[in-house]
Amino acid sequence: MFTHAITRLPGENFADGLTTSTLGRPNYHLILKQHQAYRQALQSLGLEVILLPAESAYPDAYFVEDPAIVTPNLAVITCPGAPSRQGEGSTLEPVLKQYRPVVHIDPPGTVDGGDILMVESHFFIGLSERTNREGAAQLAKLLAVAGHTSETVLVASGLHLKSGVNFVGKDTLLITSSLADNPAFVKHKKILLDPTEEYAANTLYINDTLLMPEGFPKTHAKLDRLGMRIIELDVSEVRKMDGGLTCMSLRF
Ligand code: CIR
Repeated sequence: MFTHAITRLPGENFADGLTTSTLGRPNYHLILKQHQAYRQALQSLGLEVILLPAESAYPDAYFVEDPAIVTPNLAVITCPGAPSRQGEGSTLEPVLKQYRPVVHIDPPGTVDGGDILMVESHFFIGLSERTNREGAAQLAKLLAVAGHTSETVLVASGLHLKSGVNFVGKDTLLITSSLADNPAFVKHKKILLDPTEEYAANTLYINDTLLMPEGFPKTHAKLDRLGMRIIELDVSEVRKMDGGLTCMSLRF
């Protein structure tokens, strides 16, 4: 069970963050509304939600999932792969220190938390444009010391590993067809995403509830079969910045 979530408010300059999306310029007031609804959903699941102030020097900093990784007994401040995001971790560190011993990924290693998928006590480490082999090797060592197993997975398309696969409970992965063939995931039950709904891969499993992005009926119907409560959230403005539901919090 998760008891806490760390979040950060999007700043007025959040639209200056990195994006490859062609969905248009996002709206500040709307993202604030969507972020508030997200925090409320986390609270409704029993989590204590910590809200940090926006960081004007880092327009992507409300994607708190990338500069840190929290495991049951460790917090890792990563070195994000995008130079404009390196440094976001320094204001997370004092908060995380209240809950976990904190360790670091050091350059030239880079790791984005969006590439790290925890399934029970095993970690899949995506090798992507943001997470390099050196960073993955450093993380694997830190995880091993903390008693976790891990393996790397090549991310051939999409920003992060968790842009294409997430754990949705009941030993099941919600996964794109391109990642489903990866031998790393052979042992798991899989729900395959329809090619028209791949954005819905970024569904967040918390305390036996699924938070999923609004507007993906085929995925909703497939997830319904798991028999869990599903909450849909509108994240239109977050998507315009290449983000999603998992990116906006650190759960532990
Ligand atoms: C970036 O490109 O770094 C941000 N605009 C989006 C990060 C999304 N994070 C995530 O999926 N974990």
